[in-house]
Amino acid sequence: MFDALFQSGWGAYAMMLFMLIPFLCIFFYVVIRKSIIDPSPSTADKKSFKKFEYLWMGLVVFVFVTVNVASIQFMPTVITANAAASDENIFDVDVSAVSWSYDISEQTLEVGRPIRFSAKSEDTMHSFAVYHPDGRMLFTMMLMPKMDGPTSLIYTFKDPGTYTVRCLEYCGLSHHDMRDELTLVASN
Ligand SMILES: [Cu+2]
Repeated sequence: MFDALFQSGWGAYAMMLFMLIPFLCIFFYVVIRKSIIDPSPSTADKKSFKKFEYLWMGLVVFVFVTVNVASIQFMPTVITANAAASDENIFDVDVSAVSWSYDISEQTLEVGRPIRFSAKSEDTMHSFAVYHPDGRMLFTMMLMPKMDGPTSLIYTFKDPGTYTVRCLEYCGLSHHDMRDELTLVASN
């Protein structure tokens, strides 16, 4: 339903307005109140604000910690560490990036099996970003040249289909053409 909005960019604009308007309303309310309606200095009890400040800081810390703790298991590095520690059968894929293409040791992969992508760059800064067929980015790895070993990440695909690989680090003239594909098939 909202596809047209978000494909044209109007959705992002509407979202920005939606988030800014409440702040603008409060801002102008305070400015008008304190400069036109009642410009005299505040007589409010400062102590009562202290309590509210502590409460507010407590809430901010609580939300920050909760969001981080709840989302940590979805971080690619944590998923990789957990997969490496388990005794699941990991399938290894070697990736080599060079301006402006990839050399991927195996491009037809199985759904449901952890895959360890070990990637390196042969010349300059590149990245290895994998996109779901529906357009969502699943993960990206930054590939720096002249590293001792490859950068590794373990990922388990859930859906069969054609996944797109893209470079997300600007690497020169044909950076936009630096893409490849992975085909995910259902496991036997
Ligand atoms: Cu690039």
